[in-house]
Amino acid sequence: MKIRVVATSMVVGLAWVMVNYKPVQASTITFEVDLDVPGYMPQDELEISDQFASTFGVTFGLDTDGDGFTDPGAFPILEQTGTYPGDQATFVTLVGSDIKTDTAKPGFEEQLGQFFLKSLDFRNNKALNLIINYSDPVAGASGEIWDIDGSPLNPHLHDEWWKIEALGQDYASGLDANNVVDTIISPRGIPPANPNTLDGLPWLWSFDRDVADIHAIRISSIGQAPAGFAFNNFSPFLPATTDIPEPSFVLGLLTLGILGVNSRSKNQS
Ligand SMILES: [Ca+2]
Ligand SMILES: [Ca+2]
Ligand SMILES: [Ca+2]
Repeated sequence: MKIRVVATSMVVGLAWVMVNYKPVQASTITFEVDLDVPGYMPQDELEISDQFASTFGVTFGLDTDGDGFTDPGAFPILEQTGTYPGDQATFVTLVGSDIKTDTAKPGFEEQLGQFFLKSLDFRNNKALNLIINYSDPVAGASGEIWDIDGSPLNPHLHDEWWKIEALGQDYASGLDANNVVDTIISPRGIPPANPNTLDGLPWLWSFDRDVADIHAIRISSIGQAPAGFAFNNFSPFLPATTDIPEPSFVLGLLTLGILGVNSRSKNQS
């Protein structure tokens, strides 16, 4: 009897695993060369709009008039890391006593890669918002904002501080620009000389909701002064929070299930 219960639970468990098993896919927009994203070839100053729509279900835009919604023809752009002729740098990093542009702190170069998303207009337009719209709502997302720091001379002269909002159904349908379902506030930038600074470093934000009610994400500056913006490694949909079983675990369940069924047969004969 006990063996039958065990065997039945194994079969039910296995059925549940098979129904719920989804392979973990590469699901991060790094803004690097990605052969899995058809038609996307990164280059410095390239506008980013719908290049990731077919693969990731997201489009990028800017709100330039402060009404909370994207405006036609307004898009964020790519920035190539490092310094080169004609460079329109986004951020500066103190590496030892050297000041470098668009450069990660030592050890973080690979994480930043060759490209990230920027909007120079964040420097000039306090009403500007970066907006990511989804074709289908998601329950989670994450991304990195780099180089949240402040001026060593006057922290308020270069006051980097960001708000990330997850927006709901009424936002997506255009009914309510303030239909915010979740909010994350970044740390406030502190000078590069401070050991706790995010100078040249990533800061990771992450939404993790119980239901798929995120229809868009809006990022805006809440500091006292305009700030440079560097965005990277965006995961538009996080894997489900319930653990996804490893293939070896599924195999183990199969084996146990077969053993259980065998034992039951023997027990009954
Ligand atoms: Ca707008
Ligand atoms: Ca910096
Ligand atoms: Ca990158």
